[in-house]
Amino acid sequence: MDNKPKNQPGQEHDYMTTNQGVKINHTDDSLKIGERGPTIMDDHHFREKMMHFDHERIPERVVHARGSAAHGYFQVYESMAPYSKAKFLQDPSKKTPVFVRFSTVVGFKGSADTVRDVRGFATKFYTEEGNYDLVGNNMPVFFIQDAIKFPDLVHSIKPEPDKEIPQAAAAHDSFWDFISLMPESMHMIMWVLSDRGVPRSYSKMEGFGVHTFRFINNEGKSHFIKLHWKPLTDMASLVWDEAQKAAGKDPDFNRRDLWESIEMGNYPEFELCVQMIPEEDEHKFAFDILDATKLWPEELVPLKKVGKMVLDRNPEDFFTETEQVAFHPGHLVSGIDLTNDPLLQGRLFSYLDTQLTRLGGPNFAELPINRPHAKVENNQQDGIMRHHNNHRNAVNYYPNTRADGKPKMAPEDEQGYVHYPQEVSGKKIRGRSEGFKDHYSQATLFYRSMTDIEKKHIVEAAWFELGKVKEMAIRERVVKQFYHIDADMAKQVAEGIGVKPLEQSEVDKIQQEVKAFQENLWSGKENVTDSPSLSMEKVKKADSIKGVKVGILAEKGANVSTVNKLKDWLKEHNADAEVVASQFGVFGDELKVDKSYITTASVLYDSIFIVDGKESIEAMAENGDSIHFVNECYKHCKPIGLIGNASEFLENTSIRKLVQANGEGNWSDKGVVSGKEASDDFFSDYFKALAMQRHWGRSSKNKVPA
Ligand code: HDE
Repeated sequence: MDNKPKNQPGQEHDYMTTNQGVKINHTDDSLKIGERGPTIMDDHHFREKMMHFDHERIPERVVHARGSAAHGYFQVYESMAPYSKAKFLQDPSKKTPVFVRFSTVVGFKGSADTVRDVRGFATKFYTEEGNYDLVGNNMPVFFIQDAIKFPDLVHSIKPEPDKEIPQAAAAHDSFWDFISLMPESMHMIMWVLSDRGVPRSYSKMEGFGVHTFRFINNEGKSHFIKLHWKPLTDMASLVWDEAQKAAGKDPDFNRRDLWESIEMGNYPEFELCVQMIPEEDEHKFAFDILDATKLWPEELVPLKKVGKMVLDRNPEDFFTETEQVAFHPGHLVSGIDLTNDPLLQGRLFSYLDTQLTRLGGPNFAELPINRPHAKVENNQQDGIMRHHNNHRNAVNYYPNTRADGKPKMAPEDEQGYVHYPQEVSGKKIRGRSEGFKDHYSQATLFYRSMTDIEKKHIVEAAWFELGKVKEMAIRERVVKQFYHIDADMAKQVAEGIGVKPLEQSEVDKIQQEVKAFQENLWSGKENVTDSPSLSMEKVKKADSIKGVKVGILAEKGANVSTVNKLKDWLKEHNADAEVVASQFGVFGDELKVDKSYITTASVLYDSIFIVDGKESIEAMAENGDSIHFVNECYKHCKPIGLIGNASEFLENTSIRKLVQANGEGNWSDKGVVSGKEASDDFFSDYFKALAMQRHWGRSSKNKVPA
């Protein structure tokens, strides 16, 4: 990929200037009295340059500080008029510009990408009738039910305040102490411990609006809705050992992947889908639709495809776009409205409030990235960094006659925003409805809907997280919570972290209590006990290798035509490769080495491919790095491609016996694909292995070091 920076506006000019536009003649020495004398105040260029530098940083976001973003567009498949009057949801020929920021939640701005965490997925739609923000996450539920607990949640998960440890990690006493006392978090905890917590790529994860919102149509009819983004490729995640190593080998792993795929023309694509429940069915289901710790199983409330989003342009400037963008769940357009979800209600305050500190005042909507494409007209004025001039001379109030009553109020049928006239009554209390007290049904649903390997990953993630907790009482309390979800899982977790599993009589008592509570609460309501759509493995189509990155191992004497064929083939399928060798330049002009072993790692690739060639294979056999690459790739259950005598190289690794050939080029492990040459047959098998992503059959083979 050509890495030369694009010519930005400003770089077209020949001369550097001060911020006042005065051409600069010299910027390498400050103005002094004599060559060895003091710098003097006259040096206005120095003072301006230094003043600006001194104030380059702004406060990072209190959560979601680390993010990466892209521009693109959104288009509906068909008019959504029966459900919503939002203009950007009407016309399939219309492209609405979007800006999407993906993020981790817990880490500071400079933290690593591949930590176990929730990912933010925030979309700003610049619609013709104003900005609409869908500020979502890659998990459909949340830790808490009421926004008033958010500061406690975030304090518990962020680094402990005395030592500021650990960075970007939930694996510490404070977080699990809090969680052990917050049963409402159990469903979300299952998601965080699952493979969803370590996405391979921002373009290979789902996004969710989480809360229940409303669609309102032209007749004023309301549907409760949940919004989802589905990637157009399969989802993909990292394995935990790989994620931790990638955090060191390339802390920008997800950010780089997003940037490079867009530069390559491999545009991330997502489908917007909606689940809808008519107003009158609000109480039909075995979950409270205002509770953000609950999802609506797709098997019960099917998804309707709304349209497609394509991210096709990288930002030009990280700060003025990715950093200064300000999202807010209350940025709504006519046709989309709120509900009484108490988590959502609290967010409506927080997102505006936080920008005052972060972006320095109330005029952040005027920053170019936040500016609506629709015309802005009102009587707001002044404030720090005000740019916008309403051009109304003396008239800055409403109602008025001196400006003919303008700007005037828009009637509802001209898309003036009117809140849904929901009837509300009740006593002023601090409390929650009964339905919110079912903390375990959907945690159980999630765990039991996983495949065996996904369940194993959840248990292992809990071993890691709780294994880092020092206080045994906290570990015990979390395990006890887990017994309310699934006794078998709880027992496995307990055994891995030195907690004594509960006696069967205690387990039975817990399970009976949970069951009795749930049955009593939800009797006669619609529910499911299995939801295959929650499992990334079960929904995998394995029909594409878009976005896959292969590490090609080769040394001097390797068959360059194999490399070229492979690269062309990958490109055809929107995938990518890097040639990895012991040294740069070993192939002279014949082939470019992209990475030396010292500058890369197997964890940064989705597959390793070994090129044929006698001399090359012999050199690799002498190189511990090559051997480690293959062992590690195998250990992480990723495909390995071998051409010609490359198979012989396996003799040197720890995996030879594990993939014993039972016939020529026919390994017992379908993820190890070999061919005499880079033929169509080979590529067809390799495609299948890559599209499967992981070959989990290996994960029990623990003998391989890595
Ligand atoms: Fe946020 N959240 N959040 N959040 N959130 C912020 O706003 C907050 C929640 C989400 O890329 C902050 O501008 C409260 C759920 C994303 O710029 C802050 C509560 C969901 C982003 C804030 C929540 C999210 C944020 C920090 C509990 C998924 C990054 C900086 C009631 C639906 C947006 C900022 C970006 C950012 C508050 C819970 C998603 C402090 C009080 C649930 C994707 O305002």
